[in-house]
Amino acid sequence: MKHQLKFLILMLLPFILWSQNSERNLSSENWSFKKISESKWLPAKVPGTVHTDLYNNKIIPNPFFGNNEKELQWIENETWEYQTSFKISKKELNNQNTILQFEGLDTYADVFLNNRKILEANNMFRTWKVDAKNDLKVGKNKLKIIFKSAVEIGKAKTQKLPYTLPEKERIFSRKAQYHFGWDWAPRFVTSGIYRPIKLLFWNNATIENIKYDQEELNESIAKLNFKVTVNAQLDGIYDLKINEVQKAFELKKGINIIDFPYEINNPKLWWTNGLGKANLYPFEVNLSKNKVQLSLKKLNIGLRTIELIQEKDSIGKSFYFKLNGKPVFMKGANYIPPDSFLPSVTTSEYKNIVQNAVDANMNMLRVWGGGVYPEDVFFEECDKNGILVWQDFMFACGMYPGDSDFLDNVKNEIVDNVSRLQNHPSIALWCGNNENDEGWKNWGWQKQFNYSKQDSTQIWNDYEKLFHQLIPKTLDSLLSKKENRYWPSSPSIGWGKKESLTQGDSHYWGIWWGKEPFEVYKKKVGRFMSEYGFQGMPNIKTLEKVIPKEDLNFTSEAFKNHQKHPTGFETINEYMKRDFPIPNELEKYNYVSQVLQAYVMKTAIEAHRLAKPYCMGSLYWQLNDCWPVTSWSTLDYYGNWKASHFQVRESFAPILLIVSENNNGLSVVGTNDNLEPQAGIVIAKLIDFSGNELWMNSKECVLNSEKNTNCMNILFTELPKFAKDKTVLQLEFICNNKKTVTYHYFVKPKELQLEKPTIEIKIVGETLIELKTNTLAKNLYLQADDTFFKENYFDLLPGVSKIIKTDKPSTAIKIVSMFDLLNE
Ligand code: BMA
Repeated sequence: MKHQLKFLILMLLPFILWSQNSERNLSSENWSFKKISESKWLPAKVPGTVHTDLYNNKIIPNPFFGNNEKELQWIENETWEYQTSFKISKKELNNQNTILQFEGLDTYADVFLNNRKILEANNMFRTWKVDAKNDLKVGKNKLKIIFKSAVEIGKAKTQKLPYTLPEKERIFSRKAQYHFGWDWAPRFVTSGIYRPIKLLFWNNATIENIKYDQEELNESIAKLNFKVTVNAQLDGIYDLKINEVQKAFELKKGINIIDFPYEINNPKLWWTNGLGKANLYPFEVNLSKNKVQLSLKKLNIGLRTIELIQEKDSIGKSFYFKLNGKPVFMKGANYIPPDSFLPSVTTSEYKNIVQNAVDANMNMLRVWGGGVYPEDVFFEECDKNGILVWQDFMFACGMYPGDSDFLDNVKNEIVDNVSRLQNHPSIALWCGNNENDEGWKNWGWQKQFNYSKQDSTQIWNDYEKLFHQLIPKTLDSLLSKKENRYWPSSPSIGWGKKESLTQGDSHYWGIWWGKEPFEVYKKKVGRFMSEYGFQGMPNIKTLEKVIPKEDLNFTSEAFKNHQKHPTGFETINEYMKRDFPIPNELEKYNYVSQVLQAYVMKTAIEAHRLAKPYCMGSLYWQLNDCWPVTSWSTLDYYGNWKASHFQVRESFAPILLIVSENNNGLSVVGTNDNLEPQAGIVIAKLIDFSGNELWMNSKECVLNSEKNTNCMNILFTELPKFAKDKTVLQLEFICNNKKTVTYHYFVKPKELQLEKPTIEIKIVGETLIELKTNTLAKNLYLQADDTFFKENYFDLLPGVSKIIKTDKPSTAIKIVSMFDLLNE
């Protein structure tokens, strides 16, 4: 008996001594950095970037300020060193396994642990794991990372090819492509430890990865199969518990993949914003042995099916998503990294960006391929809020190499990122790249770079290897058939080609790049509009933060630097001239540029929704900014809503009345994105700008959900005589006591005969104001220091009292409306 007890204790000893796995984040250690050729070490922040560290040490001025970008280009050519020393305890070293995990090294990083090189990293998007057990010692340990210049390495690689690939050195590095500058981004080819470095300690066994397949899903049951990858130190019997279900498994030393079925009765489905709740089921996956917990992982699962439907039809081929068997019109925007220096973005900033998408009635965001695979928090917020994600792989607007080193590197990048992200219910689509295919076929690179036939064949073969073979094959190995939705390139066909409007997804840039009148949006509607857009200036305060007062004019270098499109202001001006007055004063110009952008967005979104179900998606370019700049974004760098974001919220509302004018009159079409038809009443009123009702009509109308409903036709002959420049048609749809209001004007904004409005503002609650006017106040803009008005840039008619919520009490409210511009 005594012997038996001894034996048992001996057997259990490893599990008593080394129990649960643990981790330690090395970000909290003291880090320092320097240029390699210098001797003085300076304090550094981890995660961080070279640029922000230089700035924090007052070596460089604020990179976003004035024209500083130009002066800071030297940084990209240098080699930078980071180091820290950290203590390891005896207990830590006693762990059976110690892994050093680098979650984001930007980009060419040689890592030394206690002076021995343990890693040569060359891909910002990968997670690097190094077995560090034998290199660590009790007491002080030194970790040093040398970052070589991505620009220098890229340039050296350009020399090795017999031809020049668009876009020069940028495409050789697996590094965020927007760091090299974009038509909305400054060029800051930074480097550094941009995501945490962790020490992972584990004993006996650890859960390395969890995936699940949704094998069956209906109203009564969800059948899941978890695939849990466990790395075991020794052969033996282990217990795996998923929520309340526990099972024993015999594991072999090394990697084991455990199948674990799990059922949920009467499952609640995951729905997108606007269609229902984004129900999530929390799961805890627990690995233990002899009742000692070894490893624990948590995940939230959303039960849903997503299908990308591409079926031939009389016009071309459909392109739409079905969620839980229902076709869903996708409304949203393209998302770019929210900062040039990614570690500066806080968790709450990520949350706000997603919340702003939710608030604007979106249900999809496209993560554009020139940035990074976003942080976990971004996807967690999309999961919680019912926002689907169209996830590009990180390739944009260029042609990429096809050598085996490059392809291997990309393969590992895909494995790392798909493994990290695949369990998020929000993931709708994996897309190979942004505009590489379109660029190759339509942007004249062959001529520009003078390619021989042989060069062209080689470059295109390399494209096919990467986007038609390597990536889809890797996805096949990682994803179940049901979750494997891959689309090689967005758009599939360039906007100059007519097929781009009959099949696939489409980027329509005839407006803006092609300078076509924006009414053309009505004709150029594709099956799924994944990009289109128009620039608007950021909030004036945003500009004031980064441009010195004396430079706040269109001619200063500092000002010009905060517009990255080659003909940016010229293009804005040209469009503004067509429809709006052009103010001389900057603040007013800023206001009109925003109203213009909103006006263009309204036209585009309405055209896309009017074409439902031919068109089943409208994702505009672009949601957010990475620095303070004039761009296509509807949220500026500091998260301020431009006029366009208010407009987008209105135009993406689940129910929308769309008015189209023809020679004989007007038609009023109702579009309804709910799952059920909506019965209501349409009330149309012709009102002059002083508030007199000239005509009215009303009609009951049931809005279908799968296709649009023509609710009312108004012939000009039924209307009394009215002055087109002094009258507005107000349309309301009243359904379940909810009112949707739309205004239709008969002439361009610059032709409107506006009177000076007298606007009465009353504070009616701590965060409530009431507004009234005596004559139409067009695009009324409310401004008060740091106050967010939940509605803004709206039209206010006499006779209407509008109550507006603010996020904080506000007193000194400034008001601008279109009248102020027309009568400068
Ligand atoms: C789109 C994007 C970006 C670009 C934008 C505006 O096509 O893919 O490359 O910033 O156009 O020009």
